[in-house]
Amino acid sequence: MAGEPQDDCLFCKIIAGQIPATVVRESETTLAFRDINPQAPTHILVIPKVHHPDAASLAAAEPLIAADVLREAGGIAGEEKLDSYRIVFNTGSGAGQTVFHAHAHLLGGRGMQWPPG
Ligand code: DGP
Repeated sequence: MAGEPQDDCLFCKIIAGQIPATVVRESETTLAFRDINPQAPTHILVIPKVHHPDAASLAAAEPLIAADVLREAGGIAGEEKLDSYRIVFNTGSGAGQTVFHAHAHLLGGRGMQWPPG
Protein backbone atom coordinates (compact mmCIF):
# COMPACT_ATOMS: atom_id res chain seq x y z
CA MET A 1 0.00 0.00 0.00
CA ALA A 2 1.28 3.50 -0.83
CA GLY A 3 3.20 5.03 2.05
CA GLU A 4 3.78 1.73 3.88
CA PRO A 5 7.37 0.70 4.77
CA GLN A 6 9.04 -1.46 2.11
CA ASP A 7 11.21 -4.43 3.15
CA ASP A 8 13.73 -3.76 0.39
CA CYS A 9 14.07 0.00 1.00
CA LEU A 10 17.32 1.26 2.54
CA PHE A 11 15.74 4.43 3.93
CA CYS A 12 12.79 2.53 5.43
CA LYS A 13 15.42 0.42 7.25
CA ILE A 14 17.13 3.58 8.55
CA ILE A 15 13.76 4.87 9.79
CA ALA A 16 13.17 1.52 11.52
CA GLY A 17 16.61 1.69 13.18
CA GLN A 18 17.80 -1.44 11.34
CA ILE A 19 20.66 0.48 9.67
CA PRO A 20 22.57 3.12 11.65
CA ALA A 21 22.68 6.74 10.54
CA THR A 22 23.93 10.03 11.99
CA VAL A 23 20.58 11.63 12.72
CA VAL A 24 20.56 15.42 12.98
CA ARG A 25 16.86 16.07 13.41
CA GLU A 26 13.61 14.14 13.64
CA SER A 27 9.98 15.19 13.51
CA GLU A 28 6.74 13.26 13.66
CA THR A 29 6.80 12.87 9.88
CA THR A 30 10.46 13.24 8.84
CA LEU A 31 13.98 12.08 9.62
CA ALA A 32 17.18 13.94 8.69
CA PHE A 33 20.62 12.34 8.73
CA ARG A 34 24.08 12.93 7.25
CA ASP A 35 24.75 11.51 3.82
CA ILE A 36 27.20 8.58 3.86
CA ASN A 37 29.02 10.01 0.82
CA PRO A 38 28.98 13.79 1.37
CA GLN A 39 29.27 16.02 -1.68
CA ALA A 40 29.66 19.22 0.35
CA PRO A 41 30.82 20.13 3.89
CA THR A 42 27.16 19.94 4.91
CA HIS A 43 25.25 17.19 3.13
CA ILE A 44 22.12 16.06 4.93
CA LEU A 45 19.26 13.93 3.66
CA VAL A 46 15.73 14.80 4.78
CA ILE A 47 13.27 11.97 4.23
CA PRO A 48 9.59 11.43 4.94
CA LYS A 49 8.83 8.53 7.28
CA VAL A 50 6.21 7.33 4.80
CA HIS A 51 7.52 5.49 1.77
CA HIS A 52 7.01 7.05 -1.64
CA PRO A 53 9.48 6.47 -4.45
CA ASP A 54 10.26 10.10 -5.25
CA ALA A 55 9.47 13.67 -4.27
CA ALA A 56 6.71 14.19 -6.83
CA SER A 57 4.92 10.99 -5.74
CA LEU A 58 5.19 12.14 -2.13
CA ALA A 59 3.81 15.58 -2.95
CA ALA A 60 0.89 14.09 -4.91
CA ALA A 61 -0.04 11.65 -2.15
CA GLU A 62 0.92 13.57 1.00
CA PRO A 63 1.40 17.27 0.24
CA LEU A 64 1.59 18.28 3.90
CA ILE A 65 4.43 15.83 4.50
CA ALA A 66 6.21 17.09 1.38
CA ALA A 67 5.98 20.54 2.94
CA ASP A 68 7.36 19.12 6.21
CA VAL A 69 10.42 17.85 4.31
CA LEU A 70 11.08 21.32 2.91
CA ARG A 71 10.48 23.04 6.24
CA GLU A 72 12.85 20.67 8.01
CA ALA A 73 15.52 21.22 5.35
CA GLY A 74 15.23 24.98 5.83
CA GLY A 75 15.36 24.62 9.60
CA ILE A 76 18.48 22.49 9.43
CA ALA A 77 20.11 24.99 7.06
CA GLY A 78 19.60 27.58 9.79
CA GLU A 79 20.99 25.29 12.50
CA GLU A 80 24.01 24.55 10.31
CA LYS A 81 24.42 28.33 9.76
CA LEU A 82 24.27 28.01 5.97
CA ASP A 83 23.61 31.37 4.35
CA SER A 84 23.57 29.73 0.90
CA TYR A 85 22.54 26.19 0.22
CA ARG A 86 20.91 23.93 -2.30
CA ILE A 87 17.97 21.55 -1.83
CA VAL A 88 17.97 18.82 -4.49
CA PHE A 89 15.47 16.08 -5.29
CA ASN A 90 17.09 13.72 -7.77
CA THR A 91 14.22 12.00 -9.59
CA GLY A 92 14.85 8.99 -11.80
CA SER A 93 18.07 7.09 -12.37
CA GLY A 94 19.02 9.39 -15.26
CA ALA A 95 19.10 12.28 -12.79
CA GLY A 96 21.22 10.34 -10.31
CA GLN A 97 18.54 8.90 -8.04
CA THR A 98 19.82 5.70 -6.46
CA VAL A 99 17.49 5.29 -3.48
CA PHE A 100 13.84 5.17 -4.45
CA HIS A 101 12.43 6.58 -1.23
CA ALA A 102 11.72 10.31 -1.55
CA HIS A 103 14.51 12.45 -0.09
CA ALA A 104 15.82 15.98 -0.18
CA HIS A 105 19.56 16.56 -0.32
CA LEU A 106 20.52 19.65 1.69
CA LEU A 107 23.96 20.76 0.45
CA GLY A 108 25.97 23.71 1.68
CA GLY A 109 29.23 25.01 3.00
CA ARG A 110 30.96 25.50 -0.34
CA GLY A 111 30.48 27.47 -3.54
CA MET A 112 28.30 25.85 -6.20
CA GLN A 113 28.07 25.99 -9.97
CA TRP A 114 25.04 26.56 -12.15
CA PRO A 115 23.87 24.66 -14.14
CA PRO A 116 24.53 21.54 -12.06
CA GLY A 117 26.07 18.55 -13.84
P1 DGP B 1 20.17 9.75 -4.57
O1 DGP B 1 21.41 9.39 -5.36
O2 DGP B 1 19.61 11.11 -4.90
O3 DGP B 1 19.15 8.65 -4.61
O4 DGP B 1 20.68 9.89 -3.07
C1 DGP B 1 20.88 8.81 -2.23
C2 DGP B 1 21.88 9.23 -1.21
O5 DGP B 1 21.85 8.29 -0.16
C3 DGP B 1 23.32 9.26 -1.72
O6 DGP B 1 23.82 10.59 -1.69
C4 DGP B 1 24.10 8.39 -0.76
C5 DGP B 1 23.14 8.21 0.40
N1 DGP B 1 23.22 6.91 1.04
C6 DGP B 1 23.20 5.70 0.44
N2 DGP B 1 23.27 4.73 1.35
C7 DGP B 1 23.33 5.35 2.57
C8 DGP B 1 23.41 4.86 3.91
O7 DGP B 1 23.43 3.67 4.19
N3 DGP B 1 23.48 5.80 4.88
C9 DGP B 1 23.47 7.14 4.62
N4 DGP B 1 23.55 7.97 5.65
N5 DGP B 1 23.37 7.63 3.37
C10 DGP B 1 23.31 6.74 2.36
